[in-house]
Amino acid sequence: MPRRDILILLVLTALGFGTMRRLDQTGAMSPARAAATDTQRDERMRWWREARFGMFIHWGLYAVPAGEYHGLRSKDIGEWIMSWANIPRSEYEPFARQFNPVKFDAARWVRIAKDAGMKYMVITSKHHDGFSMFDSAVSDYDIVDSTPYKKDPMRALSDECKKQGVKFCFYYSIMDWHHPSQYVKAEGKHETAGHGKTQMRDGQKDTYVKYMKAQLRELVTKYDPAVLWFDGEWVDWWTEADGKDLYQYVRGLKPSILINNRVGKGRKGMEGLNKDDQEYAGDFGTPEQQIPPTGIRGVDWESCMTMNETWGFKSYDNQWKSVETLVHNVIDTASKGGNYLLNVGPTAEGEIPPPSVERLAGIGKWMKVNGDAIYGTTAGPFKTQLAWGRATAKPGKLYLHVFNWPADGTLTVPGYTDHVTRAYLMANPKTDLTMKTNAGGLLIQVPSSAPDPIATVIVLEVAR
Ligand code: FHN
Repeated sequence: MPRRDILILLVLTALGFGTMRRLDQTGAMSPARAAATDTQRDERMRWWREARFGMFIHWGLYAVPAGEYHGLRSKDIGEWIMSWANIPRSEYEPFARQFNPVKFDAARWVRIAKDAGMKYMVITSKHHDGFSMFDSAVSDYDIVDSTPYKKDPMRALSDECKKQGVKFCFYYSIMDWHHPSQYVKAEGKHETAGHGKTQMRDGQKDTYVKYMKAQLRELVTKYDPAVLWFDGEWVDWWTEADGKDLYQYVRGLKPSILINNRVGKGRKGMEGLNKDDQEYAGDFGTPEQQIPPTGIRGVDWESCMTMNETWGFKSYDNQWKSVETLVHNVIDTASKGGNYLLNVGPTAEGEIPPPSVERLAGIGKWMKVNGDAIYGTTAGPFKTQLAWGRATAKPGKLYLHVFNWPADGTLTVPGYTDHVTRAYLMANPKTDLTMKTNAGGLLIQVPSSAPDPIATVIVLEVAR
């Protein structure tokens, strides 16, 4: 093999190109290198797999109109107002002059996330509207140059996350309704408004990719994010080869960074997991507004979800999910071996809406008692859905999350035959619960009423 190929191979492996086929003479991956690369990958993914629960933040100029434009409202998501209200760039840009988040308090935001039990936060550095919520040297359409605020909230958040031990991460949109390289060609739509898909002007793609890379270098080198969460990759002018190239570029900037599968063309729509016709770039799958029906062995995935029906702030969207639903989603996701990324949409004044803060506090109350039954766990061993709840596992421990408490005081764990040495309530580890087995499985005597109406965790210590 000529020297240059060996060099490329070493670079690719050193950069641990997720899911990419790695070369040797026969084109197959040598077992040694596969193992080395998988170990690197496991090392990279470790904190993320243990974290299980994070905060998504959609914050940008779209918080100014807050879902209303010239009296026009919509059921559609707030951050897409430039599209559903057909707002041309020249009419959208002035929102920057009204964006002045004087109530923004980075310490408070990170505290709210941390107290909810969230281990990382992913914030929109640039959404589809193309506005940079960070201080970018390659664009004046950013928070420092175009708003009366003139400060960089991403700096403050990155520093505060470090201080409070929460992983700081960025969302970045590939589709860009503001960049001159792109335009809209659609019936009844202004050429510079937002839209589901943009077109790329002839000969402009390289310019735009260079622009993105310049911004990504700023984001990675100035703010040290742990994850790059790409989006907007569905445009026709973006290819899997582009995705692999961008994946390589970002990993070259920070070898330990994690990159979602929306860097390339792998995901199957909102289901979010990769198609299996080839190897696609990306370290984890991204189901959206849904939790997969069953766990997916050996696949890293993260479900992202809104707390109401919009990602970006809308003043009139009060379709808030209950604390019970949200806690059940955290448990359901972990019980299937995935992460849960729960969204907030702050206002243009810089505040997380009170209904979100209340619900996060409610989740935090549950996580404070039961967090160990979520963090660092893997999917439960049950092939079929448990009627009364979910299960998560750790070596030597099984956590039963009971949503529907048995009226007769006996909880049946169907078909469970592992040797259980102890059973007790997570909230009362000193008191053993009596148990016995029969053909139906394991039967546990539990208190007459559920200690926690949202979800009560019973811990089984299992002989190994
Ligand atoms: O269009 C975006 C949407 O605004 C939001 O950012 C979600 C979050 O995952 N992603 C896209 C829709 O798939």
